[in-house]
Amino acid sequence: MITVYSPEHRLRDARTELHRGELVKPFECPERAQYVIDRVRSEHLGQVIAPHTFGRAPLLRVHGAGYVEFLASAWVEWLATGARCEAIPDCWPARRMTQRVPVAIAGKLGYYAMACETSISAGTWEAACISADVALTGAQQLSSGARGAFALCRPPGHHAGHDLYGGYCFLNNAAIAAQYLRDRGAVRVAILDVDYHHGNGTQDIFYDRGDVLVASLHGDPATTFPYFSGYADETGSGTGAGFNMNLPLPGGTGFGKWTEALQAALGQISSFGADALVVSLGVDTFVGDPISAFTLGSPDFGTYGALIGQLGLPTLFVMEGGYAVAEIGLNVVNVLCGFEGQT
Ligand code: OKP
Ligand code: ZN
Repeated sequence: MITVYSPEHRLRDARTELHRGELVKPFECPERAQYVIDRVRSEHLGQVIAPHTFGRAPLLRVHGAGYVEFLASAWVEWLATGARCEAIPDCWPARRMTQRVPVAIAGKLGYYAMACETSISAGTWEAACISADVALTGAQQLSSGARGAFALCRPPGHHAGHDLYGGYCFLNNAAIAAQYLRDRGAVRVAILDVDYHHGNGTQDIFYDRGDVLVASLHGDPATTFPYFSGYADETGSGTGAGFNMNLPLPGGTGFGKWTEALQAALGQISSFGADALVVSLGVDTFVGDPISAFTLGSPDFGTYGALIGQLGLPTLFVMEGGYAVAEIGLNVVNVLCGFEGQT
């Protein structure tokens, strides 16, 4: 399987994450992608290629123009206020307040943020664009007939909504890739999100659409980030009714119960009649993950990779979360090898 990778993911190297009331070194760090690419190479998964540049048009197919302009200029506008640290919002358009985009950058941060652990730093926008290019280059591989491809995206994307950033995400790489596949002729595309956290951004982008099925397995939002999205009764609206599937699971969930939920999602994807599959591949379901609460072991990742492979669909894997840095490469490459074992 081809891996798409750019060392320029390192442009995203924030110094701060708000965690339990403290500003700490971010869990979503450059070492993550380094461990994954090292393992891809040591296991000889296949060729590693650089991304092509796609520009803004494919971003604007799923994100708002005002939002994209905000991301592109946020760091410069933030510095112009005299700020000396990274950009963090401190005021939100909460219930019964005005939903209007402010002029000042401090207000715009609150308007566009869905969470505030994710600081905007120098290079963040550039890295986010390259990450989207990585996903798009992977999608291009499927369009030219590949059975599988791996987009080693960083920063991740599944929490980024139509006009929302947060949860370490800025541009929704999986959604951008799925839309690209639609625009290149796939009639129906399924997105399977196996990250520990609910992919609220992906759900948001496709919630009222019947051409992209979104299925997600994740920690119960009653107890788990992002808290305000991911319940089982969120099933889609309008022409999208019935095309969003959430499978929230309690803390402590192990591979047995997790696999039952995966089989339910795979069954739905199968009957949907997808032409292509995009997998939001987060490996923070691993037992050793520092911010998550499922208990999958490293061999389990290979097992479920094989189950995904049994769908027989052209499949793009898009890197999302996973914060047990020393094991992230092992767990990711286990999924990809499991998938390939079934071809
Ligand atoms: C991103 B992905 C800890 C706050 C945790 C953010 C979690 C983002 C996970 N300081 N909130 O889905 O792996
Ligand atoms: Zn996650």
